[in-house]
Amino acid sequence: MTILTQRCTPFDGQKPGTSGLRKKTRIFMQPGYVECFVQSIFNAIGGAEGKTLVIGGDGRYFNAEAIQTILRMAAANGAALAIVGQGGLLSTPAASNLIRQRGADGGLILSASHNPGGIDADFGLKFNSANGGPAPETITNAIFEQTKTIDSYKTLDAPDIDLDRIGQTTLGDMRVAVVDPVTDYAALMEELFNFDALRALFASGFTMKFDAMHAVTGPYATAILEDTLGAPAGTVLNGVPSVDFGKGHPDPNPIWAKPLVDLVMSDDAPDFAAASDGDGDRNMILGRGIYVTPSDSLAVLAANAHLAPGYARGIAGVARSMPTSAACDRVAEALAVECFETPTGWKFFGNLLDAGRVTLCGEESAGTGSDHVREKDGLWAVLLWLNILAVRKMSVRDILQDHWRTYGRNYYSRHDYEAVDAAAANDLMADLTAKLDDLAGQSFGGCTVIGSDSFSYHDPVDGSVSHNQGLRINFEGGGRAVLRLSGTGTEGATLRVYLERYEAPGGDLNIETQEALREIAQATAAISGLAERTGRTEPDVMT
Ligand code: G16
Repeated sequence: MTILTQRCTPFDGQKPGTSGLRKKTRIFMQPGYVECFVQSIFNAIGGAEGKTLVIGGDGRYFNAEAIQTILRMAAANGAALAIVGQGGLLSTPAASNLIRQRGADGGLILSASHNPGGIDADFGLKFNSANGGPAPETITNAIFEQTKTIDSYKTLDAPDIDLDRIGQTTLGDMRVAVVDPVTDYAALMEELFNFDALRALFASGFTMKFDAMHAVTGPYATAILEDTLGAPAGTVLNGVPSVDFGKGHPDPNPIWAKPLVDLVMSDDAPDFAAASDGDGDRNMILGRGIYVTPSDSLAVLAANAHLAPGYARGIAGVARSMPTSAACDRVAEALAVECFETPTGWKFFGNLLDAGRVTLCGEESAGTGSDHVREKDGLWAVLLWLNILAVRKMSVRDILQDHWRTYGRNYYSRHDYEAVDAAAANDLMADLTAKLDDLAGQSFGGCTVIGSDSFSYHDPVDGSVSHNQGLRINFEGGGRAVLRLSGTGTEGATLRVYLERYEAPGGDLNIETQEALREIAQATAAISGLAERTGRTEPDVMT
């Protein structure tokens, strides 16, 4: 097989966002597009020579073709070993685990996560480092710099290899190991959780539904929940991955996983329900008649993690992204452990996890995880919830009520305005930034601003600083609004408005969420000129 050096010209806009490069699938399918980005990755990490790389994706449209391209390029760039999930499939947390367990130098994960899949939908590609986590900004910036000047890439003159058969093969001088995507991950889950207690839970008649949303978690959930823990067949819904996620939007939130939410609100509700996203790193948690916000879920998991064997010694600390509610901060305070506030993006948790400063982390965007891998992990969150339910023998609703009575409740909601005109969204943010210093003391409806700023993060481990990570407006009485533009959208701009209000224990803990946040939402709209600038009066998604 011949190594070919192909000339190429740089593509505009290959700048990794919140989580790698996400674009419309047809953009990725342009001749040379994947190649330029992948060669830029290899160049930015000092070459692929002699390296071991984990490669896999969520199975969406173009996954299979892109993996073959990447394998040929890895071989041509001198990689020693590629570890690939069977059929090209790996959930993002399973890929992170494989990188760590096999001592790989990094991995390429193909996914646009919760975004829809298909030729007219979205595709994505990101590089994870040797710690198993998304590359930090120093590397993503270096990749972007490479994409601007790339003029050639290396590939191999070789046919596709069979990724459906588990075992070892070679591509040029590179070894390729095709592995079962589930085995190592399932073994890790068994180390962390009390599988006997979970088997007993299901044997007692406990009912659950897990919506895999036609995405990559289906095989993992079926193997663990049904085949290993004895949950009845049919516990896993939509468990066969498809290239377009059954034409759905694999985002586990009350809008896109509405049938599951409707089920838990009905008379036929199971005791527990959950969903995960396209690549298996997000989760949604539901109980009979109740939706658990991701921020509350993180707080409940932090308060109860010690009930699972993997966390029996307690947690070192907890981290949350800045827009996530402060519910977990109160738990950290009670546990007397450190609590960190990072920018949006799992990559910012990596240093804290590597340094042993935190054990659990989470984000409002339906992500929770721990130091077991360096990605958020949907099924892990589900299993930790199950372990807590098995030990506490309480319903999800009662656990949540008990939590609020102990720590108070952070009413919380995120309002998304999708596919907004990008110029209008940028103007809104620029103008709001310009007036941040003057807002304090002004009242909007019943809400008085006590302070506002643009969030900068100072990484306590490596000293790096990340600016412009969201605009914060704090109101008298503990209310807060955060505005930022999504770094994962592929169409126009997505404006995210995060709303929060704290109610102390003993206060009214059962107000309908949107009602509880109405005044803050109205004040935020008035301050930002949201309706006039975006032309929208209602958000597209409320989580
Ligand atoms: C990604 C990141 C998360 C982030 C989320 C939303 O999740 O990994 O850290 O919170 O996007 O980011 P944004 O608000 O910029 O759209 P995923 O599940 O899409 O990989």
